[in-house]
Amino acid sequence: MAALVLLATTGCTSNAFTRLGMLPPVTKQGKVTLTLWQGSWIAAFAVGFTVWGLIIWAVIFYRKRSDRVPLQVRYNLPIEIMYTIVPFIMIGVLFYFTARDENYIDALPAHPGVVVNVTGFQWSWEFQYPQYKVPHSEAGVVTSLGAMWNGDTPGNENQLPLLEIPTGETVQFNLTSTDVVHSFWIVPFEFKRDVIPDHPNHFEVTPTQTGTFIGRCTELSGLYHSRMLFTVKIVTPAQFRKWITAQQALQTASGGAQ
Ligand SMILES: [Cu+2]
Repeated sequence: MAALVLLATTGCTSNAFTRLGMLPPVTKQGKVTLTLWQGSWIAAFAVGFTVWGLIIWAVIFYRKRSDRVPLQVRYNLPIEIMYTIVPFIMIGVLFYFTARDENYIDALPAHPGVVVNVTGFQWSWEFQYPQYKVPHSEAGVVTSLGAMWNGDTPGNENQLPLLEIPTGETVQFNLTSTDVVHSFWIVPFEFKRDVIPDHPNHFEVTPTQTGTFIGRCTELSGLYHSRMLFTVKIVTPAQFRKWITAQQALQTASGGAQ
C-alpha cells in the first residue's frame, strides 16, 4: 500500500496515470477537483487493500484442516459496533472534503474580472461580454457567434463559436438556454454545468494556463447535439484586452457580431 501511495502521489499533475482519466486542469478550481478525485481513489484503494488483505488472511490461515467444527462465535457486540461506526467515519471524511471543495468551486466573486453570458440553443452557443460595449449593435456588447460544427464543410472547425478568456483573472459564466436543457462542458476545467431555460446558472473559474481547447454540450439536446462544439482560447490578459478591443472596433464598424 505504501508503494502504491508513493506511486500515486508523485508527479500529480504531470502523469496521466495519477490523474486517473482526467486531463491536466487549466483552472484553479479544476486543480481542486483533480485533487479530490485523486484523494477519493487513494481512500478507495486503502479500503480495497484492507478488505482484500483480510480475505486472503482468512483464506490462508483458516482453511478447513479437519472435520472438527470450528469455534462458533456470534453476537460480538464490540465488532458489530465497529462495523457500523467505521463506514460512517469513511462517509464523513468523503463528505467533508466533497462539501469543502464544492463550496470553493461554487463560490462567485463579488467583482469578477471578466463576465461572459453564455446562451445555449439548438445547436450552438453564443458568448457575450457585457462589460465591453458595442454601440448601435443589436446586442450592444461584444458578441461571439459561430457556426455549428459540420465535418462536411472544409475549414468549418475555424468557424466554431469562440470563447476567449484571460489567465489569472476571475471569469464568471452566466448560463441560459433559449429552448431545451443543454450543458456547458470544457473538459480541462474538470467541470460541467447545466444550461436550463428560464433558470440562469452561474459559475466562476480562474484560468491558470494558456491554450486552445474544445468546449462541448454534454446534455443530449436533440438531433445535432453532438455538433454543439466551441473553441476555447485561454490567453494572457494583454492578449485578451487586445482581442476584445479589436472585436469592439470590428463589431462597432459592422453593426454586430460576425
Ligand atoms: Cu446541447
